[in-house]
Amino acid sequence: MERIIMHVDLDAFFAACEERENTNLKGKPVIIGADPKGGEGRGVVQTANYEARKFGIHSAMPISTAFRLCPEGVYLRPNFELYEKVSSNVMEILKKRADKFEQTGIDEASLDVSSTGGFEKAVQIAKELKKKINEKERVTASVGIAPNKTIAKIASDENKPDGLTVVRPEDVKNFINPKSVRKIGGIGPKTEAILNEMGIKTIKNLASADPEKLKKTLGFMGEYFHILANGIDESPVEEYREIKSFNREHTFDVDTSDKKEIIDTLNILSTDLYGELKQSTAVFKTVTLKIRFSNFETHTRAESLKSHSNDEKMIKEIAAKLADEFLKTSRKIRLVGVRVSNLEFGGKQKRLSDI
Ligand code: TTP
Ligand code: MG
Repeated sequence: MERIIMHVDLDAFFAACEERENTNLKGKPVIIGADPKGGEGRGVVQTANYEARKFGIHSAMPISTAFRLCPEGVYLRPNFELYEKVSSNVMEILKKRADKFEQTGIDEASLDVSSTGGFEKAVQIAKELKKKINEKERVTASVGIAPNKTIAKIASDENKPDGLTVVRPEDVKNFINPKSVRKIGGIGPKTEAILNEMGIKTIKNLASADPEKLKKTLGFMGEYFHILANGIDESPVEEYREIKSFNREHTFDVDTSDKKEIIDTLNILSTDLYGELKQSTAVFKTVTLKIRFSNFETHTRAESLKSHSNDEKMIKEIAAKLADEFLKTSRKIRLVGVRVSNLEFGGKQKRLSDI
């Protein structure tokens, strides 16, 4: 049977959720991220709606730059609880129409829809799903349909927002060849720079590069990227992908060595993290602290418990303990972060006991 994969990615997701909650935002540039504080704010943009993107604002841009580009924009702090709720409702809609379903991010998923028997049918399903998501959850989705996961994801990004792009097997090469290597999942800015050094810019360049050379420079991933660039990706849609960690970070408005301010911030991050953990019925074993000094020197320290825990106090205690060695130095700190990992999900256990 011919493989047909659908990739769904919601448009300007965090901003779209805010717009659906507050119709006053319609038509205005909306930016989700750190507080811009009249242009003095630190931290970054998490996302911006398409109106805001017209000003050149994008994810990961310093919030101060965004404010300079568009001071009249609506700047909002993220409301993760809302985004997680909308996300899980959308995922429920998608799951029902897939032979196999894999959530690949808070606002994206891969669906194996091969059993529909053809690309025409798959397009029909995509249209229905887009309509349903829009009617029920009042956000828009962009969809890519292709013979494999890599191409489907690239296709979903092709006609955003509210896009639907179909790449049939015979069109794969023409579709991907002229695109930047960055379009391939796993190729970030560092790998891109290495490839550019080798004179490889487009997917076509990568597809015709010497795989041995790629392997020498990038290891086994080099070989893998070469295969993907040739339009080949046999990786299946995996029904269950474990969420590996939960993470929160904060950039201080002004670099600080004030122990109380740092510990208070770690406590707030831990409480926030605990909320997400509880909602997803997860328990953790490892707590990791991240500290970034003024000069961007960054350190992480981790501690693992003997058994799983869902204790909020434990996250706070371990984070504070791990921070101690950095606080002693009295050096100015720019950013702190807390991560919990080594997770187990209550849902999984519940299902077992149900049997
Ligand atoms: P994306 O799907 O990458 O972006 P998006 O949905 O905002 O916009 P697009 O229409 O281009 O798909 O990410 C989904 C959400 O993840 C996004 O709404 C906010 C969050 N996010 C961050 O917090 N930081 C980031 O750097 C990125 C890229 C996303
Ligand atoms: Mg998106």
